[in-house]
Amino acid sequence: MSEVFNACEYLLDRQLATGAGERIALTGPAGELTYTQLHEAVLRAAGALRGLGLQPEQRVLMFMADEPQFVIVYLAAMRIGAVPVPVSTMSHADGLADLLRDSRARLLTVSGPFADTAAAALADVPDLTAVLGPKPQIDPAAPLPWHDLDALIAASEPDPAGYPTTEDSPAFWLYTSGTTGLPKGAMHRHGSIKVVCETYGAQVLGIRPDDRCLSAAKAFFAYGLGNSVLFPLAVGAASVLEPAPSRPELVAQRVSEYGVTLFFGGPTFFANMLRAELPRAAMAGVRLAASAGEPLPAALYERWTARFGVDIIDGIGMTEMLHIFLSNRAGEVRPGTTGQAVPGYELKIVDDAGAEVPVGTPGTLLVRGRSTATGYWSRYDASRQVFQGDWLRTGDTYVQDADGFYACLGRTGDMLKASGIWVSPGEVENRLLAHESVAQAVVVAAVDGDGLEKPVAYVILQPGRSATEEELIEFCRDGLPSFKRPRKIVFVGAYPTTATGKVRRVELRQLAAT
Ligand code: 3SK
Repeated sequence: MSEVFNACEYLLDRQLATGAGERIALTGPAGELTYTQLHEAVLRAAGALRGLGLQPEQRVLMFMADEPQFVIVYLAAMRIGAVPVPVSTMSHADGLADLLRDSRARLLTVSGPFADTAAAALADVPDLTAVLGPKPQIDPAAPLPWHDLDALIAASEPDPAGYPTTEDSPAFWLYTSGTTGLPKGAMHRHGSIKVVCETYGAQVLGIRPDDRCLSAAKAFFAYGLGNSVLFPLAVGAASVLEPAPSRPELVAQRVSEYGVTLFFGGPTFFANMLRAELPRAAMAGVRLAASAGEPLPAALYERWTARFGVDIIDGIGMTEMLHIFLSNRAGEVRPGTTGQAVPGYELKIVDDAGAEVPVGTPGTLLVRGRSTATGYWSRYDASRQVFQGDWLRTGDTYVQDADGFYACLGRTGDMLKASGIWVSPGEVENRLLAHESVAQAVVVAAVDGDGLEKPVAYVILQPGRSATEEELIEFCRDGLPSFKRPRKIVFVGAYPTTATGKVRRVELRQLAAT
């Protein structure tokens, strides 16, 4: 019989046992809770969820903003052996209904701004028994009981009885979207939470009890969940939760208001911070920034660190791995690379036949480590393609240099062939970013009149700057082998993005083909 291990107890009860109960666990505009207060709220919420009939292994879908209630529901559900499923708050009613049906969630928890979308999503979700959150303005599409979450938690007796989960018990799911088809629910174990806290959290971030964390990536996303919930709670640090959408000015305000020391973003957010022309002091007090989601171009790293005087460690994670498994280290950053394997993870780069390639040769990156999801819920074929024995196929093309640093050349499907030679979009994007007028650049393949693939660049200019298409193409011709230069530049104001803020390259490719 395996030993009892519960991720909620791992994250919370240890803080009380070590006398950290009076420390701030959660803070921000939606309220502040000490570890003792958070613990009590979680026990009450556990009682409330049980009282509504939620059983171990049943799902509770969370359509919630970054606020204390998010953390309370997430921890309380795991405590009683149920499975919280945070989902993107950018989902529309149809998408939310798909997730409710796919997960067969019994309960849905909702934050205020999303109540109307939730209400519109309730038709034809037969497994759902109740909704918890503020009442919607519109009539719900089904007559389900709708409970006020805060009132329910306050009225419940604390329920201290945890469910005897083990490290391998199902803990929570996170949906991951591909370019086609329904999102897939990656199923994570209780033990995976401990793994990511003890590897990336402790050994790469070096998170400490006196840290205050703020993540531009929201907690429904695996990256944000680690940054805003798992890593801070595991060491008794404080998490600054911002319910509103992340905007550079707002983030800068929160950084100074709440004394943030660890800041988490992604390349697009870092670029937006530069474009917002925030003062250098905007990041005062931040000891380290982390980036993930997409590779951080070297030119953007240089500009951001020069402007704000804070280092950024770029890393890559996957929803299926729960968090970051390859990352730069503070003080040893190699710009333009994703660094080296996080302790606890092994990496290999393979060719199309699955054979490991030598250093310097590009191929598909595979990873293995103890935080890998157990598979996708109800998706046998998709699981078999991605979870290959104890290796996970990332779908990213990477190359390792002689010093052991890994550089991302793009999603395996994003690489393009120009003049018969593989071109990494990242290399062309990096060159464009070196031009003083370019704020952001995304390069995709477009088929020319002869049916051949050629690079096309979608460029966002720096505010108040100008550049012509010819000038930028010439600039690339000067700094790159000529066949890699974009043949066309399209100036845009913004990019289409996924729910997690990644650029939808597939859409730009379709646009370039028209
Ligand atoms: O996209 C990433 O790099 C990432 C990082 C941490 C956790 C999850 C993801 C997808």
